[in-house]
Amino acid sequence: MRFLGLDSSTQSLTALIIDTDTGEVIDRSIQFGARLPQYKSPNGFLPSDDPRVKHSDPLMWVEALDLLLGELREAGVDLSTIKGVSGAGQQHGSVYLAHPIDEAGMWDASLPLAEQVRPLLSRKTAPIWMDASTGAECAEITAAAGGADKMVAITGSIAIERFTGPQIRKFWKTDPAAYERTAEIQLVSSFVASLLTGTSVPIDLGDGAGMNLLDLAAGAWSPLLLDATAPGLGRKLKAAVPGATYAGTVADYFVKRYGFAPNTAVIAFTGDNPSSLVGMGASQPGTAVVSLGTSDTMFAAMPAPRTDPNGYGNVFGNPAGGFMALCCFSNGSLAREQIATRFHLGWDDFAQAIVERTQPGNGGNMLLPYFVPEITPRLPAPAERWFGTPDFVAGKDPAAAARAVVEAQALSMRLHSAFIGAAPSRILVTGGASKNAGILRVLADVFQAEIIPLRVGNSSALGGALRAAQAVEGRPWSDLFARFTAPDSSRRVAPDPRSKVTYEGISTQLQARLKDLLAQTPATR
Ligand code: ADP
Ligand code: XUL
Repeated sequence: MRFLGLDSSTQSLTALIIDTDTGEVIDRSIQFGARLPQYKSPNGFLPSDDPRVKHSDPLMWVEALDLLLGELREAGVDLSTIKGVSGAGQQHGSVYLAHPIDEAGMWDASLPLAEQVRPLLSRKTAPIWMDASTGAECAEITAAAGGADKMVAITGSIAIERFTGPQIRKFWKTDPAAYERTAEIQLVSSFVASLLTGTSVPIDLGDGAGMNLLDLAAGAWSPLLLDATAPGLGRKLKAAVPGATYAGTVADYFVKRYGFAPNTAVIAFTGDNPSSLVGMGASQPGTAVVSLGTSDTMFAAMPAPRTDPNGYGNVFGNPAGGFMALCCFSNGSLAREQIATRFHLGWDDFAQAIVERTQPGNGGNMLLPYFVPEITPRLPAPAERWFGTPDFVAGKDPAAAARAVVEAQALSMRLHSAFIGAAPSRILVTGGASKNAGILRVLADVFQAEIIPLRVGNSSALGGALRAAQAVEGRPWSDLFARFTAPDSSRRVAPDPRSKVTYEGISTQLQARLKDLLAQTPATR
């Protein structure tokens, strides 16, 4: 049987189709910046004068869905053979609707969907995970909830700028009339699922855990936090549901326009990271995953929620049951791109600079690469600091700059993910930058772990297809993982034991420099 997984991520929408009988995989993506330039979002979000504010136009995601399904059909993919659909969205981003979606029979299949969804929105833009502008709201929610420890005990995370609750509170404070007009608030994941079914689909527990609103132990919205966040919020959220929940069938619009079968099942969508956990075959505790997308994340399944004493890490729901821990770094691919662009390096040159032209430790050169506000560690404003040789500091050493950005990222990842558990000896990697041999080399040496790339490029979309297959066909996870998540052994990277001592020393140095940087950074709350 064939299943479709969708991933509505920061910079692109991906469709991935699996055939559970033949093992065949087809995938296709739409890059928002290149393909939908009318939304003026080259990296998936709108320009803003305040670097802390990051919003996207939700209609861009709707239009991308039309474009992608149209391309699949034109490429000869018979969508009537798809038995089930599930998927994922970038986490935390929120969409505000004046009416719940109940248009299944009303959307006109001869017209673009975006035009028909436009009147449903009560807020033109959607704050996304990169937004860091809600420091005041985090402090207010924390105080009303009874303190940071209480927040962690209920939700698995302290109140965090990018999480949906603080974003909702800011909307209520800045535009109370529009908040009042909002009948329903969706995450990106549940919004895309709602488009597909033409009905409002509930938020799943995995992604719902990234809102600062979910009581993890109860698996339900916390009345205390709903009240602490904004008035009447409980009425604007449907009850959260487990990951494998059947959400309905594909709306008439998609049946008529793209040839889906009318009874195609839609399974609740989840966050891109929880979905990746499944798509990497890592939903059992014991395997760490690094995802190198727009953000870099490091995550792992956990038998019971374990929280970060420093308050940077988060706990989300594991779609296969239980929980997962995650650390998110906003200066991921965008920071690497910043260096690549500034020094005129293509990705091949970037990899070569690391593997062939520089050594572990980078000759003492170090960069703190915070080109956008950082989530881990929390930096409310961009900051870049260059330490080392005069050429490096003057921006005249492209090879050292390439290694410096990646070494700092990998060392910070190791430092800040330590709370998740024992140091991993194997790390699975995914995301756009996992193609880069230079980045994999540094990760292997810094973590002193074997780095194993996944064969399929988009583990979030694959996770969606696998979750649909598991829910509809009832196949055991182990069968699905054996067939679809086998790693790409030819690209494994083994650590060089000689670099261990070097990185121990540099790690201490980085820690000290981060401490200085944080001390210079004005507190936001
Ligand atoms: P997201 O899912 O967040 O939209 P992706 O996982 O698709 O992101 O990754 C996109 C990023 O991957 C791009 O921003 C780009 O910087 C990076 N990327 C793509 N190819 C390479 C490469 N060969 N080396 C390093 N980075 C790459
Ligand atoms: C995770 C996070 C990002 C987004 C976008 O907490 O904010 O990883 O999910 O990928």
